[in-house]
Amino acid sequence: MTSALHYQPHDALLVVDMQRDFCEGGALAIDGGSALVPGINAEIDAALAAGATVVASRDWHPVDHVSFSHRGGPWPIHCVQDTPGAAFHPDLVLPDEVIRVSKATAFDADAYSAFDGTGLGDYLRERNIQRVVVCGLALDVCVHATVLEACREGFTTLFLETLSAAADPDAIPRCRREMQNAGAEVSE
Ligand code: VGL
Ligand code: ZN
Repeated sequence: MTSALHYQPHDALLVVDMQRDFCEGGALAIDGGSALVPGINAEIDAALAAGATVVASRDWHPVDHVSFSHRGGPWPIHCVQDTPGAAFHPDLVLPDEVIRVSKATAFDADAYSAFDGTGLGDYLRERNIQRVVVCGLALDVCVHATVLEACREGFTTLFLETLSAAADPDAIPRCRREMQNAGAEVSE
């Protein structure tokens, strides 16, 4: 697989939550999750080769996180820190220069966007990043939130829909519309 994009040094590729628990066999499995891996690996390759920044976020919850259903939250137990389900997908190739970002690590709050509580916006600005390219899981949850926040943070934002999969596929048209309304470009 090859990337169709021409990355520049002022670009950042954000790979959102490509973790075992969000892929087939995981605790919060999303249909089509694993199938994204070869294409995302190709994007990571192309971005690094062009001198762009690559960021991989992970959902990284404490045991008893507030988003889990036994605490009244909307989700089954998933992506608990240091458990196998929280690991990046085993076939995802993350060279050393990829920046790892952990999110939703506080007990009492969920954080869907890779920018939320991580300092990622300031980090990207320090590196003079102008455009962010977003893909990964889940399209309708953390990818959606990350794209909207990238727009709010003032980055030119491109969403790679073919390299993303939704927990609820019925939500895709709404998510796409909201991203476009926020100023993002959607690449299908
Ligand atoms: C996510 C549900 C719960 C995601 C995280 O990464 O999209 N979804 N926590
Ligand atoms: Zn979560």
